[in-house]
Amino acid sequence: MADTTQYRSHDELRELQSDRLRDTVEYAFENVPFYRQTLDEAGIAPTDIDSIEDIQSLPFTTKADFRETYPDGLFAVDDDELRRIHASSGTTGKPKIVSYTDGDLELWHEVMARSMAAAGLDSSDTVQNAYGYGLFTGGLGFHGGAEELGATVIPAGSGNTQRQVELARDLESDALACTPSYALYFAETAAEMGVDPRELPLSTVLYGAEPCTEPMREEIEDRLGVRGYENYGLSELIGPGVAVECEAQAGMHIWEDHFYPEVIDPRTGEPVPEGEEGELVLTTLTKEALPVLRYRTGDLTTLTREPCDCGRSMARMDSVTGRADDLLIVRGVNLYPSQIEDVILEFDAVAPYYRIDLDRENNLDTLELTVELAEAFDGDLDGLRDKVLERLQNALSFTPDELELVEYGTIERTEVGKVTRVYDHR
Ligand code: DLL
Repeated sequence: MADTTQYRSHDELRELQSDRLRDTVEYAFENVPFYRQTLDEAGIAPTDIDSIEDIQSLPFTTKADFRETYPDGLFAVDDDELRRIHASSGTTGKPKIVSYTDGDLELWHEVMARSMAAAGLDSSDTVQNAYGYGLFTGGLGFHGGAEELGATVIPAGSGNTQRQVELARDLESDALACTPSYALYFAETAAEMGVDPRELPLSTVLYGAEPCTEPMREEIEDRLGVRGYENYGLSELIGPGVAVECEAQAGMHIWEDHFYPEVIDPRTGEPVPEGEEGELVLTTLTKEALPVLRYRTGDLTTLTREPCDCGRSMARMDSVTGRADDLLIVRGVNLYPSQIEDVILEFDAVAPYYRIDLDRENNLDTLELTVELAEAFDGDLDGLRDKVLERLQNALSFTPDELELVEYGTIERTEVGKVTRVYDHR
């Protein structure tokens, strides 16, 4: 059945969003004491909200608000209506507990099915789902979406990679759903098993849950002989299914009939002009168990409403450059790990594995960059080091205190969960 929502005109979409925002604000005000209080404090009554433009008058919701209302202070329904709980494990502090009604699960499956269809999948495809099942939203999110699409799903979960390679080969999986770091790990494991990853039946990788630069996508596509489509989402909003790339691979369409996006300057909270980078702020427009108003995701990106080749009218977001709290400030230079990744992966002599170690010596921050050499490398190591350093200096005005080029296979691989690339020892 054709889904026309994604192709609505700008005006039609605005109207739908305005209706849904009015309902959501009223619903949150009536059912969540936290929102009643923050709206009261901001001097806003639900009846003040007329159109989607009025969203800017609403107060933000933050990660701290989830923490302070742990576990269920932001829930809008009684236990009776809850059907599912997930949690996102923060690196520090309490996890954020998120919940779903029947209606929320239906919505989730719908936006995930839509996401997979946008990446070119249909009911004839077999999706091998290598996101972790459990409290993490990746596994069950992709699972529900694949079933809704009518595809065949292999609930492989994370880890067990040799087995996964065999499954992909023997069951002829068309698509692999996993983190970008796992896609590379999968390709490496296949090669070690004597299976050419490019000869596997896979044609699509649905990657997400952690940052991935364009050169990293190219590595994945090249090593596995696939096309890679990026997925973005977060537990607080629903899980995966907030935004996805279409076949044009030109930014991720945000399903903004359900999740309204804004981009703000993280320092001032003011909206930035379209096309400028800032912090993504999202508002749920149809959620029941956990409506969220103007959630500060911490993720940095840019938005565009320029028409896309695919014809979908929904706004697109760029890959996330980093989180506002990932910013590295090294001797006065501000940079994100993704910028370093972008530069080092320009070199064919380098493999897509690196780590950044931060330390402090004599009250000064130091940064050590460790980069793996490509498997086939047998060239001039000092010459390569000089070239990488020069390129980092030119592109980012930055030179690491130490640049270590290590043999292929030295840096620890991530088989389960999200990859860690920055180690802060300060
Ligand atoms: O990671 C949901 C998800 C699962 C998305 C599978 C895509 C695929 P959380 O564990 O709550 O949910 O983590 C959310 O992960 O705020 C971002 O910082 C990061 N993140 C998610 N997708 C991307 C992406 C899932 N495509 C947090 N690029 C978000 C960069 C991403 N970061």
